[in-house]
Amino acid sequence: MIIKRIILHHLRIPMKEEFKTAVSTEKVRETVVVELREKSGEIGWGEAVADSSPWYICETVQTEWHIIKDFIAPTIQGKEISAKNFSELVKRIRGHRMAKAGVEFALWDLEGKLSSRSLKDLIGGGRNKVEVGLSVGVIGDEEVLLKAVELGLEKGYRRIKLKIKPGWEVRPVSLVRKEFGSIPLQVDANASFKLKDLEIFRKLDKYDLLMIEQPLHHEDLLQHSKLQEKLKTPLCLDESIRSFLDAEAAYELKSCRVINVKPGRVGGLLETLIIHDFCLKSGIPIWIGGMLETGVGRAYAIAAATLQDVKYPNDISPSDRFWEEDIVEPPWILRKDGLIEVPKSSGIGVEVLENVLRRYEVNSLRIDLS
Ligand code: OSB
Ligand code: MG
Repeated sequence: MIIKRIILHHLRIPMKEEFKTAVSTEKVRETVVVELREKSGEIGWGEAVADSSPWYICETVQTEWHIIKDFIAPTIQGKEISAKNFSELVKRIRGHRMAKAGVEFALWDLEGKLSSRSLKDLIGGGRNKVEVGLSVGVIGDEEVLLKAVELGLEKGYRRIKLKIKPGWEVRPVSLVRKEFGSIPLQVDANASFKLKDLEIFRKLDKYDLLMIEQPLHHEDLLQHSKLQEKLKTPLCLDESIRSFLDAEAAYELKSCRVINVKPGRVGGLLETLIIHDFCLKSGIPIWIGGMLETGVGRAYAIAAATLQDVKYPNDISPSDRFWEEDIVEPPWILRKDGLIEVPKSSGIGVEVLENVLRRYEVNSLRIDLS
C-alpha cells in the first residue's frame, strides 16, 4: 500500500457519565481519529487513544498530533507499507506507542478493506463473540457504587472491575462481595499504591478477586514481583506493559500472572500479536483493556479479544455506555448475555459516521504525502 494522505481529526466528545480513576476524572473525552487515504482511493480508520492529559500514560492528544505530523508522516511518505512492516519503518521513533498505533490501526483497516477480510481474520482470531466486563470508576459513595454494580450485572456484564485508590479499596470490595456474593470481581489501582501498603493488599487478598490490576508504579516490574510473591491473588499489569520486552521481563521476574493488553498502549495490533503469542506459550492469560475509545478504537480491541490467549472478560464497553451517539454505525451493542458480536465484514466492520465525527471535531489536519 502507498498512503497518499493522512487526515487527523481531534475530537472532543462529552461523556454520558463521568469516569473517575485513582489519577483522573473524565467528563469529556478527547481523542485523535486517524484517516488514511490509500492510492487506490480506499480509506482506513484508526484511533490514537491517548487523552488530553498525561495522567494515565505520558502521551496526550497533542503529542500524538505532533509525532504523527512531524515524524510518522514523513517517514512513511512514498514507501510501500503494510500493517506488518509499519512498526519496523517507524522504529527510529522511540516510544509514542499510542501515536504509532493510531496509524497502524488504520493500515489494518485498509488491508482488510482491500482484501475483503475482517480484522479478526487478518490477525487470526477465533471467537465470533467477545466477553465484556464493566469497569466501575472510583465512586466514593457506597449506595451509588452498589447501584452501579447492580445495574451492570443486570445489563449482562460478565465481571465487575472496581477502580480503587488509597482510602477506597477494602471497603468497596467488601460491600460488593457482601451484596452480590461470588460474582467475578477484580480491582484496578492505576498505580496509586506503594509496596509499603502491603497490609491493604493482604486484606484484599481475602476476597477471592480474579486479579489486582496495576497496584504499584506505572513503570515498575521489580516491586510488583515482590508484592506478587506475598499474595495469592494474581497481579495483572496494565500501565507497566508497554511492549513485548516488558511482558517478557514481567514473566521472568514473576511480576504478574495476568496481563491487560491494550493494543493502543503497546503500539498497535502487531505488537499485541507478539505479546499474545509469547503469553500463550508462557502460560500467562491475557485480556483486552479499554481506554474509553470511540467506536473506531473499540473495533481493534474487539478484534484483539478474539485471540486464543484471552481468558478473561475485556474492558470493551458498548457504545451507549459513554456516548450519546457513537461515531460508528452500527454502534457496538452489549447483548443480554454480556457478549459483543465480532463483525464479519471487511476491515473494522463498522462505518464511520462522518457527520457525527464533524460535530465533535475541534481541529483537523490534512497531510498530503504525494
Ligand atoms: O486503567 O484500565 C484502565 C480507562 C481509561 C484509562 C485507563 C483505564 C480505563 C479503564 C477502561 O478502566 C474503561 C473502558 O474503556 O471501558
Ligand atoms: Mg487499568
